[in-house]
Amino acid sequence: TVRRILTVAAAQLGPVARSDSRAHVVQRMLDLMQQASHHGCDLVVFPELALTTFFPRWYFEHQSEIDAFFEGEMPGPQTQPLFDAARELGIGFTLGYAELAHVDGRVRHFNTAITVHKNGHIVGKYRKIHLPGHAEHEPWRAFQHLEKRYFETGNLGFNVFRAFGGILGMAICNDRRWPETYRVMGLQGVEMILLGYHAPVHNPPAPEHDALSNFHNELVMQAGAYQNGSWVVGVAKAGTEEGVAQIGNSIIVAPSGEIVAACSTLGDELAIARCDIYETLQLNNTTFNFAKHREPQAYGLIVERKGAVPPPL
Ligand code: CDT
Repeated sequence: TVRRILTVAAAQLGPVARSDSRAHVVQRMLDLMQQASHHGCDLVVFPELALTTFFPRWYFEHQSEIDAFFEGEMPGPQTQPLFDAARELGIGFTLGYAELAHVDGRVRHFNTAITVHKNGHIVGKYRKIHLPGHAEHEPWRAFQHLEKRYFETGNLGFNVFRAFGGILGMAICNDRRWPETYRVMGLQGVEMILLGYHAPVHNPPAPEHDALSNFHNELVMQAGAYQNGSWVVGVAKAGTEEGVAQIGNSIIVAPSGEIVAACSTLGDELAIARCDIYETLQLNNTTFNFAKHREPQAYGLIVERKGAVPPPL
């Protein structure tokens, strides 16, 4: 039995006010990296859009107001200390941020996550694919969720990468509710999925689910982990931010689907687990041996029939 232990910290962040500077937030993150380093962690996972308040809750008329929440370079002057700390402490990190990219002379906006290795180099990048919410101002809502207005759909797919002795992948918030997210990476042999989120307790169009927020959060990540034999590290930006309550419930889920570490507050907090990457193989060689037991040629028939009236039995 070859054990491959990756000690990982879900680095939950409490609320970030609109008036908080990047420097202030980065200092909180550096404190968490320092603590994680004392506990022997290899990797610290921060939430979605970690560097600022969750700005899609407001409708802004001017693009310059929106762009103020975006990073034009990574690392930039404000985020360089995180990269320096990675090198000095010998600890990697995953960071979610709003990315302003210049591609072929065009300015593009993405909700992005990167993973940085212990040497301070970026080893993985992901741009959020499932953007929730709406594109137009909807004043009837208590608060907006304008991700569909402020971001473009990610264009990097769900790619996996080798780092920290395993096959890693990333996803962001609403992605976690979709089985495709885990499956697309599962089919590429993913062993650990790093997933930051930012989930208001109240969803104005579906308030009947408010009381189920934590249940759904755990349900999707536990199912995604088990059905694909992968570790999942889910990390919240939690607590009441600018008057909007957000779930915490940051968890580390084993390939068995069991929660092995969890945050218990709604503030800055680490949940740490020693993750044995070998456990993914145990499941992937037995119950979820895809090569042996999946039947994609049979699913094809069902996909072709989608939308059509099924033939009589
Ligand atoms: N940030 C993010 O993706 N949040 C969504 C809220 C959905 S309700 C508009 C989530 O899936 O948690």
